[in-house]
Amino acid sequence: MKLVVIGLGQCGGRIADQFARLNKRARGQRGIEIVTGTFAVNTDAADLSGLTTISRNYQHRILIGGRKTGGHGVGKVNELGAEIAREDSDKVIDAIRVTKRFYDTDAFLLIAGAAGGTGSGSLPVITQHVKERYADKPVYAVVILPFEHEEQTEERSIYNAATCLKSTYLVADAVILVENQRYIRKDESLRNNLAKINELIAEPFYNLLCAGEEKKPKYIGAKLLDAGDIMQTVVGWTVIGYGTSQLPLIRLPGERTRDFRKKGSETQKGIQTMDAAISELSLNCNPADSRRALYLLTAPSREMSVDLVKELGDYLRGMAPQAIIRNGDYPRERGSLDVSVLLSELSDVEKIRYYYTTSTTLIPEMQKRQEETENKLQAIEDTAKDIPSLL
Ligand SMILES: Nc1nc2c(ncn2[C@@H]2O[C@H](COP(=O)(O)OP(=O)(O)OP(=O)(O)O)[C@@H](O)[C@H]2O)c(=O)[nH]1
Ligand SMILES: [Mg+2]
Repeated sequence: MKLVVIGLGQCGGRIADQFARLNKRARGQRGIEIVTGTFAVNTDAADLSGLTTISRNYQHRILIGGRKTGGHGVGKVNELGAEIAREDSDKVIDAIRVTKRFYDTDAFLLIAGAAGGTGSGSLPVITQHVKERYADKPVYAVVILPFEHEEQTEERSIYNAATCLKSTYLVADAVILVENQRYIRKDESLRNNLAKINELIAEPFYNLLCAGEEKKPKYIGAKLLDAGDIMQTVVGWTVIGYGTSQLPLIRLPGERTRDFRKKGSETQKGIQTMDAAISELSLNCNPADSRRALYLLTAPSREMSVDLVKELGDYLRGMAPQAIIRNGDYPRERGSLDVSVLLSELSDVEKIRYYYTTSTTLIPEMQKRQEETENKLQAIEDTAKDIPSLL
């Protein structure tokens, strides 16, 4: 599957930059392309210059709202991010139009952090414009949910997340949810290592995008997972997960099938890896709430059997009994067995309900505080009414 990737705001831009690196890797390691164009859109000129891989020109690093913000961002006010995106959406659409080999693109992937101003505000607006302009291609939004400490110390984070999620869900074909906090659960030092988190966020997409682009027969599985399977699966609220297990590099010929205990241990390994993918989902959710799901097994061809693929399917079916499940096998890696999982069309997501209910109670409080501030300012002005002005 080939994507046009557009990162909005600092968080979105950096993750889009990571997708540009993923594409380089696909080209270098596998001789295929998974991204036809990568763009970063921001109100902040410094953030754009900090990227490393996206082409260094104004058509790929797109500065919006230049006059309004002086190139310094919108300081978490996502209404302003949305307004600027409405005014400058043409810049983004014009840039997409010049993408080489645009005709090869299967879908758009737009990425932003939900808690900031630029990305959070512009994501729904740019999604809507891209959808209107390219009605025949799906537009998927990746929304990065803030760290717990941001939610606790800054109410605006929750409010921004709620408004961004609600509006994006209305216009995107699917919203892929990624929670920053998930990546520091096991390793607190990652909090200060956003580059590493961005790698972990993009990684699960790698095999999923590559599998359908392979041309050589030896890399094409018994069941090829292509762009069509992904587009049929990815709808509404979606999460993504990825698990990997090491395998011995050298194995004696015929070893796999001769020993039935060995075969049992392979299935075991496959199931463990799928378990890892499910427990490492990009957002905590209940798999039983998904109505469409997909899994891809990537392993050396000698490690894959129809049985293993089927066992994994049965296992996922047990967890997501109401989902239509699609699958594929991808004979690629040496020395590892990887499972990628997409759970989609989720009927309930606790975290989203949390953002919606919390910000609904926050709104009257924020309005009250705003009024109080205005009243106080008015009171100061009133006391100054007898003082002559110099203007
Ligand atoms: N995973 C990840 N999250 C990030 C990164 N940078 C920022 N974030 C998260 O995204 C949220 C939004 O921040 P930014 O992307 O910096 O905000 P922005 O869209 O540039 O908006 P303004 O700076 O307010 O104009 C933050 O609260 C963080 O939770 C990053 O590189 N990776
Ligand atoms: Mg910024």
